[in-house]
Amino acid sequence: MDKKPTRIDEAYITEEGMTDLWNVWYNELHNGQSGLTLKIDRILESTRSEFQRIEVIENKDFGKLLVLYGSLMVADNDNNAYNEMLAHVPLFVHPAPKNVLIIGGGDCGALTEVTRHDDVESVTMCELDKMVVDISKKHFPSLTEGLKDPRVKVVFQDGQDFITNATQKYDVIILDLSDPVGPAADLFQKAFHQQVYDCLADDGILVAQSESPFYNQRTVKAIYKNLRQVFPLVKMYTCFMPIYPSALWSFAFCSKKYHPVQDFRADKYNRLNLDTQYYNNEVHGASFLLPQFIKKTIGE
Ligand code: SPD
Repeated sequence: MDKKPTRIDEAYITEEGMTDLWNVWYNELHNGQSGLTLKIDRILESTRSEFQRIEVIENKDFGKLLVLYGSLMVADNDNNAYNEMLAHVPLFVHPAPKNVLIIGGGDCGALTEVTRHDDVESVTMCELDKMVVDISKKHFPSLTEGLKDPRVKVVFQDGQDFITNATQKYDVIILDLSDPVGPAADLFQKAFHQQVYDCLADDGILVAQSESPFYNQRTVKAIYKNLRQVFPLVKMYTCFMPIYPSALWSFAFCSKKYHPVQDFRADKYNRLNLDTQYYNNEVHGASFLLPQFIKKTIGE
């Protein structure tokens, strides 16, 4: 074979009948001008659900990677930072996080981190796309471990419909959303943030993924403007996630009462002694320290 394939549609079948993916690459462009490139060793799933395209690919550095609508969500070797920071930051601040709600989060990584907290009595995950959960169970068993926990309830429903019809209040709500395009777009709007606020207990905490402060500045600015009109306290924190645009990812900590750093519960942190890969008590505080360009973006 003289000519090696350079695109996935040029991959060819070898004499042994194997698809030769010697030179097939996953490219994800951010704003159409720059992005991330990964060599694909294997394509394990390539399908379409009622809501989106779903792919699972494999790469030597990252292991298996889940791709939704052409955007990387999680990888075997790059998920801890995001999931641990989404779950542990609010759960080591709220003094009694009995009832937790996760909107989105179909790979179940954040859910699994939440189940490591023994003071959580119930965790409800509302995910739109059942196929994302099914594919995650098949390919990411360590992320979906939490599904076995008897405190967990999974609902397959649109997040907005769920919140609109919710009859109970939650202590902590986590918005583990994909990007503000397609099915999740409305869940980044002020109207939804207000509904989430109303669904939180009087001392409740919302944590929401809030995109890349480098690539998505307009979106980030709008998210924080909306959230500040709804919550009395809104703070950004960040983590390092190499598979996400710019590898610098942000989260919004929105609270009715507790401060994310001053109210950190060192006693519970020491008692649980979690075996984590990214989160620790020092990272908890340090993640709220922001570079100047981000402060300018969100008006701090
Ligand atoms: N562009 C990727 C943004 C992904 C943010 N959320 C991921 C959800 C994974 N549970």
